[in-house]
Amino acid sequence: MDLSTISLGQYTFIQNAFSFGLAVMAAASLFLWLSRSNVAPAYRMAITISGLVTAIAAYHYLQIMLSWEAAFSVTNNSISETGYPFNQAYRYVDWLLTVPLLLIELILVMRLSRSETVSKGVWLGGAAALMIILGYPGEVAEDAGTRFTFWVLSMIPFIYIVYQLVVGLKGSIAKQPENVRGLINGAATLVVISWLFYPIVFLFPLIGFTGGGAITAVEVGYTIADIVAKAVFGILIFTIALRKSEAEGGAQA
Ligand SMILES: *C/C=C(C)/C=C/C=C(C)/C=C/C1=C(C)CCCC1(C)C
Repeated sequence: MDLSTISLGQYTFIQNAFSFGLAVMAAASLFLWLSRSNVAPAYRMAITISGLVTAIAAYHYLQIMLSWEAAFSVTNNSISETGYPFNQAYRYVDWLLTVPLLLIELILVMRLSRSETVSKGVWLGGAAALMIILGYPGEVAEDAGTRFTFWVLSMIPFIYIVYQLVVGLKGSIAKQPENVRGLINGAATLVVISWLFYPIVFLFPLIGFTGGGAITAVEVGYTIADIVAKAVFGILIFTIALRKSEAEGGAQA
């Protein structure tokens, strides 16, 4: 990533996007944790984990924002690099922790049998962790060949996850109560669509995007995708849990 091509306007815009991401993630955590007792005990673990995901993201957005600030200095309306590297590892550590948890949220809110919950959690969570681990060497590589190789490797678990969400969960979704079937389908679709964004953004430097505009597109793009995949998704999980609790006899059931 060549930070020397960033303009003052782009620097400020990206800084604001990180700050917005931090605010949304922190607010979502508070909301989810404070509203947890409104759902039946069987669904509280799903809500706890939803809030944990946004809390982990809030912490990392704070670190990303501080790292971004430290990489530049602004004097008399002109921007220069300080020499401190902008640390990309924060995003990947965040994803490594949160991506498996997001899939576990979805599995928990479906309230499948114990053995199905464990096997789906292990397979989907494991594939998600593998996908992030395989992506990182490509993200920090200097040459296009290495970047592309790790993109291909990381796409294997990614495609497995998409297949499981679109095809593998069909049977379990069909067994869900009617009042939430549409919402659970919506949550699975939201995961597929918001997650598709990441491997596409990852390819930007390989398909001709360069300079400050590309860095802005990648950083702001990842931030918007994170907000949808974590905070919006978390609220959707909460709504599903609430509807199921009501149908099953209220928060005490
Ligand atoms: C909250 C963060 C989320 C939901 C992050 C999701 C990230 C991905 C789906 C990343 C996928 C990647 C590939 C499929 C190939 C290239 C490398 C990655 C890691 C960007």
